Amino acid sequence: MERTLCIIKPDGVRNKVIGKIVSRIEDEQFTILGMKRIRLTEAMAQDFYSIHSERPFFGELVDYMTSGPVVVIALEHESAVNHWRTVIGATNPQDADEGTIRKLYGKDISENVVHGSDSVENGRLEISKFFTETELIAQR
Ligand code: IDP
Ligand code: MG
Repeated sequence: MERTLCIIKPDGVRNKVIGKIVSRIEDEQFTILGMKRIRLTEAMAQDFYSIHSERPFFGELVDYMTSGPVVVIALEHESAVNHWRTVIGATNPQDADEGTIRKLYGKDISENVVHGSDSVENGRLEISKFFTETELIAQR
């Protein structure tokens, strides 16, 4: 089974769509291995998005990700990475397919409601930043 990390970003928490997103996660047959509501520190956000540290939007991205609490969710599914990326839609909500989470609840390319890991390797790495192995509880 594959794993991926979902983050409900600060705008999603502010706009009260945690329930809608979790409901969608269940409808899409993911297993929730772990879930917590936390607030990222500046250092955590910088580390999480370190791949984008040279991009012009990096400062804005860190400010956004630390602007309020987030919900981190470790997901499991046969094809967790690709399936979650399909369900959330393109980075820019304007380009995202109808019915995707970013299309439904996202504002723009920066405030796009949710995160999804981009590879199996990054999924494991990102989950390990927020959860210990014993916090990840399989279905059976
Ligand atoms: P992804 O979240 O779809 O994987 P990435 O390119 O990895 O997209 O970018 C990470 C996050 O950085 C995006 O989800 C978005 O919040 C933010 N971001 C990406 N591109 C831009 C931009 O051009 N301006 C502002 N924020 C951006
Ligand atoms: Mg990415």
